[in-house]
Amino acid sequence: MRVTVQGDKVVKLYGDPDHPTTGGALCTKVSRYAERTEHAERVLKPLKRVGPKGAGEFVEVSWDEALDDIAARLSEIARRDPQAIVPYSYAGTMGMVQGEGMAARFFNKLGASRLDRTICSSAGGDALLATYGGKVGMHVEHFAESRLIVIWGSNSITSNLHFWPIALAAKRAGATLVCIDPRRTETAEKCHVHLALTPGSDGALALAVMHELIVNDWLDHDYIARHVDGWDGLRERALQWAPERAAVECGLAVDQIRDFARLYGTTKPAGIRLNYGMQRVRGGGNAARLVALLPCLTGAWRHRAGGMLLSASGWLKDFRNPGFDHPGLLAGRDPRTVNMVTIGDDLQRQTGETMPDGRVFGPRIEALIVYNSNPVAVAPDSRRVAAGFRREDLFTVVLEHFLTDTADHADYVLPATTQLEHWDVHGSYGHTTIVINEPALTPRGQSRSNAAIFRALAQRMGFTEPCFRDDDETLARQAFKGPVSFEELREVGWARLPLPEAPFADGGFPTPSGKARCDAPGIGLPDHVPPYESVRSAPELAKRFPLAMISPPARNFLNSTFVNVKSLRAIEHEPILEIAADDAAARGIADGDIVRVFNDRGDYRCAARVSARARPGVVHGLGVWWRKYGLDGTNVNELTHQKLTDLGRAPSFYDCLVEVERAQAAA
Ligand SMILES: Nc1nc2c(c(=O)[nH]1)N[C@H]1C(S)=C(S)[C@@H](COP(=O)(O)OP(=O)(O)OC[C@H]3O[C@@H](n4cnc5c(=O)[nH]c(N)nc54)[C@H](O)[C@@H]3O)O[C@H]1N2
Ligand SMILES: Nc1nc2c(c(=O)[nH]1)N[C@H]1C(S)=C(S)[C@@H](COP(=O)(O)OP(=O)(O)OC[C@H]3O[C@@H](n4cnc5c(=O)[nH]c(N)nc54)[C@H](O)[C@@H]3O)O[C@H]1N2
Ligand SMILES: [Mo]
Repeated sequence: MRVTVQGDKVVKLYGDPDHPTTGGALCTKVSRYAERTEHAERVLKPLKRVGPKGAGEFVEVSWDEALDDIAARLSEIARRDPQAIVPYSYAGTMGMVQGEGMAARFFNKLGASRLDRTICSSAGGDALLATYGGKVGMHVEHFAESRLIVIWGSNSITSNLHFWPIALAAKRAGATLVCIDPRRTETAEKCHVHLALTPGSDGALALAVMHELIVNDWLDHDYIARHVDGWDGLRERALQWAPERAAVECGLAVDQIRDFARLYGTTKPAGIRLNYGMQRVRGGGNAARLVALLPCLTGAWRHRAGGMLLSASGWLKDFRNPGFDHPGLLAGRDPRTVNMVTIGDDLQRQTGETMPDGRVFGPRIEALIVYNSNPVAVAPDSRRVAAGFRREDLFTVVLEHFLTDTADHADYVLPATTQLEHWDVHGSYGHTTIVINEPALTPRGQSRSNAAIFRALAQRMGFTEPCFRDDDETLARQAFKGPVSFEELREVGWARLPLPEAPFADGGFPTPSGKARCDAPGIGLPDHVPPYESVRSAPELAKRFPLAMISPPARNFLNSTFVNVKSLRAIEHEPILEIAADDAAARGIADGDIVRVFNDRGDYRCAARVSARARPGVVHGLGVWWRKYGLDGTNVNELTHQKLTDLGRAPSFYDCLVEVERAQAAA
């Protein structure tokens, strides 16, 4: 992102035309980043709660007063047990400097609980570790040369806009595009083939593709023999998955599966753009493992335009500074880990409680420090999450730009800078360059960067180690070690990681043996793992809640970020539920009606959109609205649950049964 500034005001904000992935374009929402930064409702001074918890009533206080009081409260809790203090952070910024860096040093020194940062990608991430030994994949730009592109569990035009021009270039050159997604997205519409399978059935589909690869002998036997471990066992399993069996599981026609398998087995080079939409179900990890094995079976990796890309973030490993977070500050302590997905339940747990998995919880959570995240809106089972945040005996500090649903529940809100105002260094999971973020504007109001806030808190807490004095520019210098110097990075803005063109053309996966693994240590062979909640896997529950609900992102929001930017909210208009015509008619629902979407966890009211985007039996509650902008102060996460995926301890947002009925208009 490039900005032109005059007199400390942005006059132009645009994509870097030279950057290989951005290519001069920003997505709709980020192109409004200046509007967001200069937003009239931005928090510009520290705020202290005066009203009841969750009411969002605050008074302005000085930084000194806020920091002194926060340090006193945290010190008092830490004297009893620092693990009662929990950091909560995720995707607000994924920069190395304003992400963890100074924050991690602070929490390491304190001995606070660790956070398992699982809310997005860890099921798929662990699947890649199991299969390839790392989060590694194709270079995104090489998809332009693929003859077949399979967009699997991803809405590129919405969530991965910079992939789309690459896919279009391939399409223009004659490639076939396939989209595998329960929803008829804007991306699915523009592909040649759309497989609208039921949520959580991807593992069955991948096994049936393997079945066809075997029986038609579309396998690359030489590649398998040299570069794949454990195929014999998986081969046996895949032979039990004829397309007829998978068709029932996936809600697809047998021929759709057979035709897709033929296309995949016979078109070279074939690239799979897997994404995170398909791993947000109980069996998401196993399904991602199965998909990741497909290019190993056909030898697609031999060509640079063949293989798969889910995440390329593992390539960064060699360029991150491993000492950046100063793990030595833990001084031998091994604090407990809290999973960010189960914060709803965990806020209610008592000291020493035995958890469902048999582990002992440790101390009750007494303080939460939230930065780069809006858990009251984005975490599953949000009625429970909000109830936890309303606990009178919980001390909550939120570093934010705005009074989000989470900030409304804070004891202190601390004003943070935006990307236009601070230093950072960014990796990526979709491309293979690193990027520098230089401040373009002076910090608005009294806002401070996350790193500056943790630095100031460290000083109040009496942390005297020199690493707590590193300023933001120094942190940006320390965060990475190559491929270029800090000065070179500043000059160009970004740098390509030096990686092989076709990384696994001759094997060399980052596993100990260098082979891709069907059979992974400790977890065995992948299999189709049915959803927790689906008509087939939970027929009793489905009698009361017969519709599967997925909640992928609305195009003009970034998770819950940008929901308060008026020009973007105006495009999205209001929270909606897409429903197929037959499902709507059976319930007497017309387009535009206010509906009640419900299950045993909660109620969510929004407008129905009767839409051909929805297949029968599946509804789409597009996310992630701020609760306070929704009817009755709820959003779609009122309905999702805290159960974890098979791998990666991740949320299963898209594994959720609901019922829908017409409701009265909002009061
Ligand atoms: N505009 C916009 N862009 C974003 C985001 C945003 O909120 N808004 N979020 C960013 C973030 S944090 C992330 S992690 C990425 C996520 O981006 P992606 O990984 O591409 O994932 P999603 O867009 O969440 O979901 C992709 C698609 O998966 C489909 N899907 C749901 N369940 C299943 C299933 O069981 N199987 C299959 N095959 N498909 C399924 C959904 O219908 C959706 O169209 O996007 C990033 N980009
Ligand atoms: N139902 C449902 N729920 C979902 C998803 C879904 O698809 N469906 N998607 C999930 C996914 S993929 C993800 S990644 C999570 C994301 O959940 P979060 O990580 O909570 O991401 P956001 O909702 O974007 O909220 C980020 C917050 O950080 C703030 N922020 C941005 N930059 C900074 C900064 O520099 N400093 C500070 N202090 N704050 C900053 C923003 O103002 C914003 O309020 O949500 C998950 N929740
Ligand atoms: Mo995410």
